[in-house]
Amino acid sequence: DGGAHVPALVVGTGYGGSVAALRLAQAGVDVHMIEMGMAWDTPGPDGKIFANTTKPDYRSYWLRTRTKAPISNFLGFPLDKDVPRHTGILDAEEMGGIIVYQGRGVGGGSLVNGGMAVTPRRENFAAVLPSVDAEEMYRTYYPRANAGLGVSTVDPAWFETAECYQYARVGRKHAQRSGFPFVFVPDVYDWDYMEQEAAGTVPKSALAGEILYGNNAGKKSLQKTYLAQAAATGRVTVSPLHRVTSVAPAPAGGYTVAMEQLATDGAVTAVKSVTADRVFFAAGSVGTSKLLVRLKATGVLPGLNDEIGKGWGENGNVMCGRANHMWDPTGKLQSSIPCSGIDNWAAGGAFAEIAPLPTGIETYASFYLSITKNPNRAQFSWNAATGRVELNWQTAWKQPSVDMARTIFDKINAKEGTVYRTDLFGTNRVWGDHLTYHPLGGAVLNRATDNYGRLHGHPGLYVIDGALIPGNTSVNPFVTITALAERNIEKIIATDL
Ligand code: FAE
Repeated sequence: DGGAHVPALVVGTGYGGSVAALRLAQAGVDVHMIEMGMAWDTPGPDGKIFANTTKPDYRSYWLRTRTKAPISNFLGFPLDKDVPRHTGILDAEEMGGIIVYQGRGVGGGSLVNGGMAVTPRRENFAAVLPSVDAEEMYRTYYPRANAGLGVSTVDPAWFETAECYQYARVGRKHAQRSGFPFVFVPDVYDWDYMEQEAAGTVPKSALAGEILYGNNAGKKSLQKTYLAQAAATGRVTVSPLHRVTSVAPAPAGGYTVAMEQLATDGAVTAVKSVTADRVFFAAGSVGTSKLLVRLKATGVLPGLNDEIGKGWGENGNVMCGRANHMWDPTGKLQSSIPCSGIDNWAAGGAFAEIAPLPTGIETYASFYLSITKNPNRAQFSWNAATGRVELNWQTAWKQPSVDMARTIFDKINAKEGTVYRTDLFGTNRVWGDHLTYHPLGGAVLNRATDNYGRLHGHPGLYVIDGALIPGNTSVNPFVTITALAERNIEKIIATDL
């Protein structure tokens, strides 16, 4: 506060930020992490830290007065409801033509995500990160990331009989009957814990439908992996409920980082600043892009180049549901943690995760989140009149994603004699094409930064999160974000410190 000085400051506590903090601390550097969301370490009145997906409350949304659930309707009924405005865990950020879902709190997206921890197929890597040596990534950094995150796969024998994966076995049957490859998908959930949930010997989390608003047990979020290790070094401090607003060159060298302290109703209760020798932008694709675009446009960081704000993609996310016949029930007990998918990337440009619909009742529905090879990219820009950063993504740009997802589901529907659900995203709407869970890009590696995330024009400033990845990872992104951060921080520690 006012005059304080830190060697390294990290903006955000998601995957990129957690990797940076741990590795810097292990190299002997003191690190201060600034996080706009809450610490998520204190139980609420119900004794639990996180709210259940089926009962959103004040903990569930970032400063909204009404929920904005990704699946907004069911059988003709709208599901959203009023909630008190609070610095809750899930941000449904409306950016023009798309709603970008993001985690808010110490742990970033790891607090709210499905934990699906997927390494891209090696033959697809050159399209994901063209300037990065694939050999090095697959030999060193993907294995390091998978180990650090605690990634493993469901026991295939248990999968065959588990009641909670009936929906995934139905998904497999339909995929295979239409000739599509079915794959198990690794996750950071503790599978032993899930087996104990099924046996009734521990408190239920995945089997109680917990996911979107946090998991109270079982999921190895960053709080339990990288951030726990970082805290154990004794060199890392974290300031939750602090939002970075500016990073400016300091007269005596280094950078002045300005921030606002927030109350849980979103009110600003204090304005503070520190100086840092090095600043790591890890506020997520949208958070980092918004900061950098504004700081460049307002002349605070004039050395940033014209690639800032460009190359943003939504990983081709599109959702859909199918209505099964009565002889294909998907189960009233569904694990909220997906464990499998349909890989039609090479032939159709789509990788579909077989997702749960944990409503607690039999729905006869199959639900999917597809990741597709959507080529469209958007750009962030500064609107001086409104004082806001805008994104020019248009809803119609999802059409390639819908077409690619249809290469899988039109065929399955034809084979099974089934139809799409039209009740999940409104009335008479098949496609969930209004959202993404996987924002990527905006400060792309080797364009806005050098090939290791060093921002051009301002030595000591780095990008180390999903903003580096040019819009698509061909699978769920956080393992790639983590592995790239491992690669870059190793180089930065070796050469810059
Ligand atoms: P991220 O984890 O978003 O962390 C950024 C942090 O910075 C956040 O905690 C912000 O609150 C904080 N922040 C932002 N702005 C500021 C500021 N100005 N000052 C201070 N702090 C700030 O970034 N990915 C998978 O691989 N598998 C999945 O199963 C999966 N499921 C998902 C499900 C949902 C519902 C969602 C929303 C995402 C899912 N993802 C999944 C995506 C994944 O969580 C996401 O790619 C990563 O979290 C991005 O990591 P970053 O480090 O880039």
